[in-house]
Amino acid sequence: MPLALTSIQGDIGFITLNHERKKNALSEPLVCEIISALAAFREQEIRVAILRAQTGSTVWSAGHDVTELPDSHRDPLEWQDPLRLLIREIENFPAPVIAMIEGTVWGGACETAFACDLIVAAPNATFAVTPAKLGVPYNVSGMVTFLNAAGLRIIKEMAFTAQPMTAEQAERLGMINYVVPVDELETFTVQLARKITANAPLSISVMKEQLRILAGARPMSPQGFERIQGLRRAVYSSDDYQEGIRAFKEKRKPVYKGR
Ligand code: KFV
Repeated sequence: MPLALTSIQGDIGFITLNHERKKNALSEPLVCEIISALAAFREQEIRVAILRAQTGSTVWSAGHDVTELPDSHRDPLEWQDPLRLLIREIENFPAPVIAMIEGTVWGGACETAFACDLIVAAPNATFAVTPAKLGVPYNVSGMVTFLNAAGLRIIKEMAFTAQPMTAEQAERLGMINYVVPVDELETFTVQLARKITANAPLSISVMKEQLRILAGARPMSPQGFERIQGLRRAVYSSDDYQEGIRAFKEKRKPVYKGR
């Protein structure tokens, strides 16, 4: 069974996450299917892609597949990590990608939603930035995705507490575009997509690319980058990182010691 289903309505393409048993955790096979779907949409000159879960989902996506994270001593979010590939594919897709969200959104899935160009959510949607729950040192470009989604203080609260934020609160803070009743979610999202497809695709595509480059333009010295990488390395080589991953697999609460 495909882990991601695709369908097309005119020039709007849908990608539906379809791994309910694993709560749409972003495993390498699922990410590969999403990336293939986006590649096919490029060929078909799709003008808006909508990334969604199945109707009625309580979890939009549980985030990175934790069982695929390295146990220790390796960067869990290195350049070729499936989550990193997915984020870049969404950002580089030449037309807008709308995240249509029903249910809870966790960790890497939260970054995936924020990497989308627009977000429309049902009232039951929540958003959680979870690295600190698992002891993961998030990567630099991933932090930029979060930083571009909301004010610094809000992102700090989300990252430090790892607590889910409601759709209503996320809308109030400008992190998502709309909250709409669940039974209107699809119609509303398609109407929004149609407003985009009525306009000039080349103009939209170049504005998306400009905004990607501008939003990612963060001055950082080589020394600053190396410092961050060194700090991250100490975290993914720590006992706490191993404990976080182990505790998830053993379905228990982690006990962190700060080393
Ligand atoms: N990775 C791998 N497997 C996962 C998973 C994940 N992120 N989330 C859920 N699963 C598996 C889970 O182990 C179980 O497998 C099945 O999906 C159903 O989950 O073989 P099993 O035991 O059947 P349940 O039973 O936990 O479902 P439910 O009780 O409905 O709870 C749903 C939910 C989403 C609240 C719970 O599964 C959960 O807390 N999942 C983890 C959410 C999370 O912390 N995600 C962050 C992942 S780390 C990440 O994205 C990054 C990069 N980061 O830095 O934080």
